Amino acid sequence: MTACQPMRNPTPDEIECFWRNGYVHLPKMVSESTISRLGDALRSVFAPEHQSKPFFVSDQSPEGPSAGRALSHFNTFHWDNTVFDFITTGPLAQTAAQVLATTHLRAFGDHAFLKEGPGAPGTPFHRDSRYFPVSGNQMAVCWLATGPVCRTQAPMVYVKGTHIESSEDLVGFKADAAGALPKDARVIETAPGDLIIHHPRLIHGSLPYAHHDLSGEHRQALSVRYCGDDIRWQNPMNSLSRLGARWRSSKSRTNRRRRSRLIQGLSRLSRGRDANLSREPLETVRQKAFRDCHFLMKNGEALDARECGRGAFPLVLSP
Ligand SMILES: O=C(O)CCC(=O)C(=O)O
Repeated sequence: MTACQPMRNPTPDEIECFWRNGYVHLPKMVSESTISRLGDALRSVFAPEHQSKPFFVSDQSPEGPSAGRALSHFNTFHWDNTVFDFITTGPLAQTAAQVLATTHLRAFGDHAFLKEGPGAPGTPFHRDSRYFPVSGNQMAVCWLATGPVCRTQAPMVYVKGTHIESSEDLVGFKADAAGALPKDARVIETAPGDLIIHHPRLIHGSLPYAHHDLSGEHRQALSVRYCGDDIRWQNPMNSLSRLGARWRSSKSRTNRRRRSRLIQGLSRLSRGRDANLSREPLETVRQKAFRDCHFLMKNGEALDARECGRGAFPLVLSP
């Protein structure tokens, strides 16, 4: 995918709306040809041969396997070059940087979603920030679908203002296509080319896919995460990061070597749990850099403080 610009700039009102409500719907941002190439890329990402990759998830409808599935793939830009190009040279970065008012912008990751309806479950309400090992405010989650998304095609739902609240009451809520939604929840229907940007602390999810047409259309979308100037590494302590902290502070060379071998072994082990290593033996440079961040980066560091951070979170825009 070659470098391309968005179709327009976000207006000051739209930017203000992002910070006030925690999300903004930006109609007509991405060209038809770019959307069509992204559609092809996502069809390839969800092809059966890629379903053994790490972080692939398939959720069945409660009514059984024939009643639709919700599939998702986390960080496909680690291994799919078309998605990588879309994120790093495509039209979203400029819009995200304008909304965040940041001078530097780094790609943080992506999450691809496929609702194979009818009957495919919606995405339960959650805050993305709970899963991101970073802190700060200048982060944008850009969501776009490759086809039209009306009320019955698993549209996104955002709960206005929850990016500045701490209550977790709505986290885990599963919206049902016909049922009532919580107060302040807004369903956003989109046309191809529309973009929605939300703040990582905003509570959001999607409705189930309940569309009964015979065209075989599914709802396919990509969520792209960008980080601005004030974002810092902030990983809750786990056994790997504790070991990494000891490795960094160790003075003895033997201890450092021993711990380094242990860390490599542990991370191979943890990777083996997510991925079928016999079918998926190779790790890409970006996957390795992302894994290294989890034991080399110190909390409070900027994302470019170490080589692994620069590899895992590529710089997309700078002055
Ligand atoms: O597409 C969906 O159903 C969920 C998307 C989402 O949760 C996100 O973009 O963070």
